[in-house]
Amino acid sequence: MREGADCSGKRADSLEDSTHYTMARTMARRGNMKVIGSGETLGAAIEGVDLSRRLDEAGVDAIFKALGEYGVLRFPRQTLTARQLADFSARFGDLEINVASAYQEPGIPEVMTLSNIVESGKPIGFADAGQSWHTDMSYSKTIAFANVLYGIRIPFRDGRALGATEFSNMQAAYDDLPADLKERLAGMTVLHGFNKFWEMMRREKGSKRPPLTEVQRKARPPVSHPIFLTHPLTGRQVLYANPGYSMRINELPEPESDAMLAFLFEHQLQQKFRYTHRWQEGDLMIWEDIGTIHNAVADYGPNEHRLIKRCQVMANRFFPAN
Ligand SMILES: O=C(O)CCC(=O)C(=O)O
Ligand SMILES: [Fe+2]
Repeated sequence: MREGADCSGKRADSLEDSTHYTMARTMARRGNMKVIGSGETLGAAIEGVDLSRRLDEAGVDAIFKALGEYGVLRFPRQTLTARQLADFSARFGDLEINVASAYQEPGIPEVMTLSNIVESGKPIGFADAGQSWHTDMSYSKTIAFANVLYGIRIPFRDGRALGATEFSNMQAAYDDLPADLKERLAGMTVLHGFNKFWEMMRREKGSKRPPLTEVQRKARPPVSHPIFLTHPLTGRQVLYANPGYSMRINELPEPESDAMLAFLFEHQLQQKFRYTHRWQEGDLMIWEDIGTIHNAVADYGPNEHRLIKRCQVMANRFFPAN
């Protein structure tokens, strides 16, 4: 392994890897932290840091830097309270408090529970969150910067972890677009809507979530963002569209917009941009939401229990609400 990352998300030039947007396998020391790149298009593990303790500024900087380089970070073998999870997450930006949502940690509403566990007939968490490709909060004026998820119980079957989180690299997806398309779409905007994902889950995935009420829908009207964003950590261009929430390219007539979005959704999910995180109990995951999209894999049953605590870091320090 080499010191330092190279060509994050760029096409590897070696013959054997010419169709994949992979990085070299890397290992770098940043203070006490050892950053071990996955050798795939996204992903690194960070060893040597106890996240239950307050990080110094250099530690926070090192994590921002690694997020820019690898997009998706795993800190194995952590033991955190909900308070410690919120305190760590808050080092990266303002935390979202999801006013409408249930399953918040008592006294710490920034921490939400994702789980299929039912206790005394009551679900303890949001059971089917994120089970289709999306990026968080693209439907919001203030978009998301990062997600912080702490894996407490992970389902296993025959020794294999279930309930993976999959990612796709939107810096690489932008780079790989044909030049004329980049030019044509530059300056256009995409309309994103919360209800699109919600209704798809009810219609296509058998979700038991009730339809949003009129009041809930009015509280989250669709919003527009540029189709390409400049990534705040890397300065590179990003394809900022996702199958979960993106509804319309505002500057195109509807049939053309539908066809273009269908093309972009297929383009952005190509295997060469993909990375899968297979959970271990005690993993703290942080991923940045601007240059990646993600999908929670629903391959476990109701008696195969998954329990995750989660914080959402907003991107208002980089992109004020537009
Ligand atoms: O549970 C997961 O693996 C991810 C869920 C998700 O989409 C999220 O937390 O934003
Ligand atoms: Fe999500």
